[in-house]
Amino acid sequence: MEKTLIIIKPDAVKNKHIGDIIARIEKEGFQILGMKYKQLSRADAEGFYAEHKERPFFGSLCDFMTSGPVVVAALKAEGAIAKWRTLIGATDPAQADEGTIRKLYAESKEANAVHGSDSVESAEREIKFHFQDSELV
Ligand code: 3AN
Repeated sequence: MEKTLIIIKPDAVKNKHIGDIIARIEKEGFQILGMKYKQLSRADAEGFYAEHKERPFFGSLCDFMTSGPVVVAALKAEGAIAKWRTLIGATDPAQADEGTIRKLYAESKEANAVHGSDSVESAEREIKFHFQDSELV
């Protein structure tokens, strides 16, 4: 069993897709280990996306991620990381496959509805970033 950290981003929250995305999480058989609705601070966004610090879109990405509340969740499933990334589709919703979460709900490459960890190491770091052990079932 593998764990992953997912975020329902400010665009999807603003567009009232929290329920749709959580329904999909349940339907696809993920176990929810922890879930929070929160407003990220600037420091949260910069820390979370530290690996993208040198990218030209870093400032704009942090602006976007702090533009409204998000839902963060730790999920568990067989091959959870790849399973979630297949379900969400490509970073750019224009390139995302039909039926994927980004194709259905994302606005743009930046406002792309959801996040998903990209490796076991990232998942571990990202889950620790948002949850204390006592907050995970
Ligand atoms: P993914 O979320 O698909 O793993 P990453 O890790 O390459 O994509 O990028 C992290 C986040 O940065 C994306 N979810 C997206 O919000 C933003 N992003 C990535 N590429 C761009 C870009 N070219 N322009 C604006 N924002 C971007």
